[in-house]
Amino acid sequence: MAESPALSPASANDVAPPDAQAPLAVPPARGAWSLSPPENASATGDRIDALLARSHGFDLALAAVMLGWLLLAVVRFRGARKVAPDGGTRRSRAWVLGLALGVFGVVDGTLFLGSEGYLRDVLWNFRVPTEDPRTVRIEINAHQWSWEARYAGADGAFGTKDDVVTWNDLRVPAGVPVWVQLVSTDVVHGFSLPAFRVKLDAIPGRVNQTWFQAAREGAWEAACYQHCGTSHYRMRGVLTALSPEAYAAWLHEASLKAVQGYDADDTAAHWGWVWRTP
Ligand SMILES: [Cu+2]
Repeated sequence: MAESPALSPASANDVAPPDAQAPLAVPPARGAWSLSPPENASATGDRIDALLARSHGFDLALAAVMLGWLLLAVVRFRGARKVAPDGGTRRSRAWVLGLALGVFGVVDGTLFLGSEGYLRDVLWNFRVPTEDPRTVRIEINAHQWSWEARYAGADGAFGTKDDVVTWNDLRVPAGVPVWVQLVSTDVVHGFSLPAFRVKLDAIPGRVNQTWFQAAREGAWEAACYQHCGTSHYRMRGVLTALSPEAYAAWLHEASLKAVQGYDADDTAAHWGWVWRTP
């Protein structure tokens, strides 16, 4: 990474209006004309990419077989005499049925067996990294049209004076699991970290959770993937992965500032929940 981000963000605990628009510091890696997924910055994102590549390869092979079959039939029977369909013979019907069942078994069987391990391991695996003591916990509150994030300060507990709150500015240490719990204050939003292959619905009245791990230091986009109102397009933030030391220094400083700026009467600032463990 060329330059390391400043350690004292102006945004920490500065109360910004919910629709505050932070300038997006992440330049797009490539234009819109690309079929490849965005850069992978996640420690496990390659598994999603591999699954996508495999599915696409499978789809391509399937399309090639079907188109080839079609082409062959057109060429082979181009000059054939027109006949009225008669439903075929017993033998031909058995052939068609057998072929259909065979194709179904091979195609769907391969898909099922090929993805079963993946489904169990990744898609149906809602385990969060509770056992790792380094795990960073972040509560995220979606607004029309901003991301508000809350970090437990030095005391490790949410809902206390030293909580650090940022707007459209997520900071995490690289190489460490990050456990996110997510809600929304108004409508359904979609929390998305494209470079981390993370997508999670933010739903009012419900805490959803996910986790990811940054493979290296850097800055990437945090976006809303669900149309959530007129300014949906502005709902963007930056996720910055710092070295664990820089992250700890930032959190320490921001936490001290939070204690100084704490206002017991500012009820809007006191959202958050007791961290939910599974
Ligand atoms: Cu949104």
